[in-house]
Amino acid sequence: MISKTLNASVIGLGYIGLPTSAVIARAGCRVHGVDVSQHVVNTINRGEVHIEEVDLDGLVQSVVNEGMLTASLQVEPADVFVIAVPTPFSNDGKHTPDISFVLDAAEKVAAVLKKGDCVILESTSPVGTTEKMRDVFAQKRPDLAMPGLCEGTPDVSIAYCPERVLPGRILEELIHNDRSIGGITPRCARKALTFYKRFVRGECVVTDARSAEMTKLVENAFRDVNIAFANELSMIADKQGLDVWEVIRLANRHPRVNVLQPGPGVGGHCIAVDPWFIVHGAPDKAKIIRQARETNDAKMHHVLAKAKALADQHPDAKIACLGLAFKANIDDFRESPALAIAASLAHDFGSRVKVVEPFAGELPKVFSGTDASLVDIDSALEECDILLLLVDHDVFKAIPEQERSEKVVYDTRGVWS
Ligand code: SAJ
Repeated sequence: MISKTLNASVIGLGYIGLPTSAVIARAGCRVHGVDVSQHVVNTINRGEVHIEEVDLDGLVQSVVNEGMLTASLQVEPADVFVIAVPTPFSNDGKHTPDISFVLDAAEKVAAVLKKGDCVILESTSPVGTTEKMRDVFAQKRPDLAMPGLCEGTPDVSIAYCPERVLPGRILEELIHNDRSIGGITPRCARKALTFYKRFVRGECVVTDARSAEMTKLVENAFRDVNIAFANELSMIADKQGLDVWEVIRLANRHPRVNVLQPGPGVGGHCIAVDPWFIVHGAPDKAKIIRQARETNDAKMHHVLAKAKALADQHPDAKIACLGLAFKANIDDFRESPALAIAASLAHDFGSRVKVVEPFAGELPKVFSGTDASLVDIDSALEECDILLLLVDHDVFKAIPEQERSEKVVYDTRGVWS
């Protein structure tokens, strides 16, 4: 028997949706990607990419050329729908999760949903979001029996399956990481599992939707809490005149201790955001998780205050801010503490500030109105007497000791110590 080609629709073609679309298409599914941006749609239909990710350009070009990936602004009928839209905070200043993009996507999917389809939510979401998505389908499509709301076999399957890929390694991790697959019912989970088995080589572990939602948040909160521990240590070490890197190196020789690395704070759109979804769900219980967020944010202010003090102590010195990205060797500046610190210095010290960021073609908008400039690493080393290392890009790690020894150095990542 010749099996029919599976049609998948991926809604949201960003950092997760586009690589996922390309990987599914390579596995032999015909993928229709949907995005609200005409620019994104046009770029993908030309076989090009709008985001930087290792090997993504070649893969997108080949699946588009083979006709396995197309993009448009409209959701079209499919067998499997994967929703990968943003879940930001709302504008209330209280870190309240905004799931409106998920619910909007659900409304659009509802219009084309048919018996036998499977809908999978991948966006990082507060606990209960998959059920809310199901409720949108139930409201818009009373003709279809929904899982958890009907007696007997439902007409569609609905599941939550978070991604856990690391920027810079997305294509590899999409395939090789284990995945949690949470169905609204066990039958929904099995249906989603069959889909992921087409391209995932890691183990796919089946659970319920609410547990899978919480699992994703727990993973990132765990990392945030551990980074907060390291950042708190670094502030204590500053106060006590200790070298935190040396202390961590020694402590990590204990067989059951693994302290993470302090830095200028925590950035990116995952670890700096997701723990708040847990706090919002149980504010009176999520004490360590909230404190970790506050500690990591406080670390950024600690670094900024120290950097400003150095600039004041050396009034004639130019300051090289090395790095703007939220972490090493990527071009992603979302929620980046390095960006916030460099921009604040630029507003205070103007033309004394020279920014080096190999992943930026120009200074981001937050620098407008300042006289700071973007320079290459050689000019910064020639012109600047203060080196503020904010991101551990390989190009900065490679600066030899003799080129830094005459400078005032503040290394927030511990790469030169
Ligand atoms: N950081 C430190 N010290 C460390 C490790 C990280 O200061 O020891 C900082 C980084 O510089 C960066 C931030 O933390 O500013 C986050 O970087 P990261 O590499 O820890 O994580 P992300 O945000 O790139 O990706 C995370 C990953 N989650 C976990 O490792 C638990 C990834 O697997 C998730 O898929 C991703 O969030 C996501 O999309 O949720």
